[in-house]
Amino acid sequence: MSTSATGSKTQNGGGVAAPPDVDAVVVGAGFAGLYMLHRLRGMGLSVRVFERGSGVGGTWYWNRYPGARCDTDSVEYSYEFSDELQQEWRWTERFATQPEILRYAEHVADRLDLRRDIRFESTVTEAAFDEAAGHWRVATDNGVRISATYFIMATGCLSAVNRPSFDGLDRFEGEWYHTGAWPHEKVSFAGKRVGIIGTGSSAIQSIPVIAAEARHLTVFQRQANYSIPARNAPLDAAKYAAIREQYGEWRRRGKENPAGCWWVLNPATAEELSEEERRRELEARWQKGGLSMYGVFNDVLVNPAANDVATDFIRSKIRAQVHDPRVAALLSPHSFIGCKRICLDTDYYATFNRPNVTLVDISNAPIEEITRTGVRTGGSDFELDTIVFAIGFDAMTGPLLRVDIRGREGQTLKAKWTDGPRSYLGLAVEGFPNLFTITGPSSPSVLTNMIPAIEQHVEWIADCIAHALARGRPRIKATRAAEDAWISHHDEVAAGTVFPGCNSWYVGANIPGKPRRVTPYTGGFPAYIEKCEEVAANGYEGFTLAV
Ligand code: N01
Repeated sequence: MSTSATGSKTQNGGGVAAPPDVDAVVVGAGFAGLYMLHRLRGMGLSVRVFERGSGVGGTWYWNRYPGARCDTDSVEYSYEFSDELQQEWRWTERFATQPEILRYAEHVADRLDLRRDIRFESTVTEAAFDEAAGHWRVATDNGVRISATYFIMATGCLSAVNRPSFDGLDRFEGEWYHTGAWPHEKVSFAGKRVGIIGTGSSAIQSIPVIAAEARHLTVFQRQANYSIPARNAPLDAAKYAAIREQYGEWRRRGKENPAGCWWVLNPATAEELSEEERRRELEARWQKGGLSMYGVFNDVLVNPAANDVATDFIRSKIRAQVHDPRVAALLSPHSFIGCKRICLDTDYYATFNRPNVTLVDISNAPIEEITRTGVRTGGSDFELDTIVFAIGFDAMTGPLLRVDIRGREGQTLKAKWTDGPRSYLGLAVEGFPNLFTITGPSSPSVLTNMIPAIEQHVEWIADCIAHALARGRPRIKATRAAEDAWISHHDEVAAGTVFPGCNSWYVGANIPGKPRRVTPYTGGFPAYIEKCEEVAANGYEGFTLAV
């Protein structure tokens, strides 16, 4: 097989090396992989995509737990690269359900005829850069061996589940599930005593749904989270039509928002507002629902005093919803808001007023073990028929490090990242030529609306490859100096925010032994886009090109 357009000129020990099998291997067929395939194909390159699941959709293929929805408004959560695509697709609700988002991914795959280059149920296990040939040699768990000039990880940020490692789980006689790897069939909770471990976004969405069906639901909470009402509703047809007419303008505005979203960032700091004005601003965003609380004051994520104003307000809202003051107190976080992902809910707090729901505080008494019949914590046994692990992900680095990636001189990515990830712009890693990571560590990624973040990366990577190919020098390497400078800027910006101050998955605190560092770029999407554009305009500053 020799279809590549990129590799025929490489030298190997004096001879001419065989061209690679394809120009690019892309790992993952979620929104990143789908668009990367489409874009590279459009450049005339041959591409092979490998996908672990049996269908497209990535995150939205796996996360089928009860109540799963996106927390970005559906009208914003779609590709903008094709006006045809954004005009023909119709969302039905303010926040789309997982099945609807999956249908959208499938629609895109069909519409752009992407499936013929995707190999499903194929997990990439190894990828090594062959220095002499200038190719990546990639292996999958089902025996495929393939070489490619470019190796692109489109594996997402939240695709490596945090596997439950509780003692005794193998002895549990009931059923158990992980929210991030949910079965395709409906799971019935009717008549069951269900326990859910975790109170992050996945749990906060599923708890009200499970509670409505189960005989009893016990919620095991380690840290409480701030949750804002989603205020989900069917989309208003007239408003939606008006948005579609002005899609370009809305998308442009999104690029000016620190999170790549359409909510409005308050230009004022908390201190610049009177108490009455602050209260009005907080109340308006609470009533509107969604994630606009991130922009309630200009300094809410960088100034602890401003943050306190917002958290006092939200705690008062929790107290107003939860009848039992002891339970309300347990559900009230005391951390900064935003340093852990803000959650959106439909009736989350009110669910704790139901007689069939119990909250168990495990902040000082970790789960000791899973017994044959349930969960043991704090010396008490909780009898359960079903356990739901809503314990999240080995975020951002997990999906990259579970592939054995070896760069120059056999260096592994795992070894390079022993003390935490190092990357140039979250796009490329020094020592790993022709490897690109879409929404990788030290890019804004999970702090933004993911689809615009993905599109920006895919387009930047495609342009970078086109630049290298046009010069007949396909080998692209990030320099050590550029990587060091980016990481030191990244760390400096993060140090001025609330992010280091919480035990969140943003800093890796949820995974025992994971090096602690703020992983996404906290400087905002506009500043990041500007930096990427500047790098490209300066001839891909910080990269070297070679034959
Ligand atoms: O995972 P999480 P998630 N013993 O890591 C607890 C996105 N998302 O799947 O906080 C006991 O947030 C853990 O406790 P603690 C979104 O970006 C989006 O809910 O670490 N408890 C925490 O309560 C989100 O942030 C959407 O102390 C343990 C929970 O499990 C991200 O995905 C929907 C434990 C994990 O919460 C991840 O969300 C869903 C242990 N050993 C997800 N280990 C939407 O778009 C962990 N926990 C709406």
